[in-house]
Amino acid sequence: MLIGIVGKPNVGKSTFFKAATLAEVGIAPVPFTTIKPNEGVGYVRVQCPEIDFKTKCNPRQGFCIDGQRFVPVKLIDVAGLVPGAHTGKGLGNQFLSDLVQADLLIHIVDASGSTNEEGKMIQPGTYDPVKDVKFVEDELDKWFAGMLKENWVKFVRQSLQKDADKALAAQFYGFKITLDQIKSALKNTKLEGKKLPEWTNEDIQNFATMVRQMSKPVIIIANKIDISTAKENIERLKKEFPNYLVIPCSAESELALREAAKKDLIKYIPGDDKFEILKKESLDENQRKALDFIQNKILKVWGSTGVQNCLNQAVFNFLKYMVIFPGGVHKLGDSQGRILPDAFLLPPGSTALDFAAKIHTDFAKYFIAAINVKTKQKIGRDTKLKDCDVIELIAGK
Ligand SMILES: Nc1nc2c(ncn2[C@@H]2O[C@H](COP(=O)(O)OP(=O)(O)OP(=O)(O)O)[C@@H](O)[C@H]2O)c(=O)[nH]1
Ligand SMILES: [Mg+2]
Repeated sequence: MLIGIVGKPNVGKSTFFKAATLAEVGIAPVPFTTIKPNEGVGYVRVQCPEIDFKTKCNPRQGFCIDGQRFVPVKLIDVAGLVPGAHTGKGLGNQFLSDLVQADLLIHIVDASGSTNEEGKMIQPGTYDPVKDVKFVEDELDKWFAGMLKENWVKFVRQSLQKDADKALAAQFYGFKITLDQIKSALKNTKLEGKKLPEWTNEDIQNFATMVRQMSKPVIIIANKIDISTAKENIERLKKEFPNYLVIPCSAESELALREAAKKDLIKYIPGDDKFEILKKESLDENQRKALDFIQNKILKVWGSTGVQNCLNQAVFNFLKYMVIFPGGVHKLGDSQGRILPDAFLLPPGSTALDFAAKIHTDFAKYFIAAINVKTKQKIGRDTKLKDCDVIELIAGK
């Protein structure tokens, strides 16, 4: 699972990335602070089965606080896109190739309207973030079309003997695009019967847009809700884009909370609507004011800072993935005594056999049965798993 973070310069992509990963990355109020991509690990939050089993887990990766388990997902933060990036404006769009493996894109917009088209700081409320949703997607679609247009004549010549769908799938090799998606895209754009040499520029663009939408769906993060002009813009974003998930967010507030929690100044479980001050005497006046602001103006008003909500919504509600824990009916620990040490993210529809294959090819090869550890019921290879299942695998040999 890889989630890409895209958007115009200076909207808070790296701040969001840093808040989610606590990696040391550059953040500054000037466009193009990020040039090379930042890769790191963020987390999705689920209720840990340690609660069902009245035990305490020891995650090998990620962490668990008060029964809330944080399961790793990879994130990548790239440079900012500007209108005309496909013609080389700004840093161009070549760097988008770092996103080919992404399952989903988080598009961060500055909902407060305080960054202009090129990402320069301006008076809050004077730029319309609705425009950003349109141009960024347009640039993404042009990037996909570019993959086809670059060598179109040669590609068509070499593809004459092949099936069009297979040739097109090969052209997007490495983009995490399936042949089924290519077939659906051809159908949806009514190009399935049209021979490749007859495709117009418009056909290529329509097809590329469809493939992009299928393979790199976008959710919108309306960042900078700590600035008062954001509220009205968020209403408009939701109205303009009723089919999109629009998530209000203050990446800066989440970063402040996570950094304070790391220093043990506060207790904060990412995604919560509250935190607890642990060392009041260690906080200076500014820190106290900032925490007060976050509690009253962000958490109380919006329910959370939005960062954790975004990752959870992306992985569970949008991509419909599930977390599966390996375990045993008689033993929840591994050979080193770590309880529920692992958690795996699996795509929707995954079966007991898919889970076995994810753990080890031998488990899938010699699969005999599986047991749902919570219910202690035996399940077959084709049984579909559910989010937060704990599964014991029984394999032969
Ligand atoms: N008020 C407010 N400012 C924020 C928030 N998130 C980020 N910022 C500020 O916005 C500016 C840009 O943040 P970055 O994270 O560097 O933005 P970016 O999108 O990565 O920018 P580029 O790398 O230049 O494309 C910095 O001054 C941040 O402190 C937020 O939630 N609220
Ligand atoms: Mg950046």
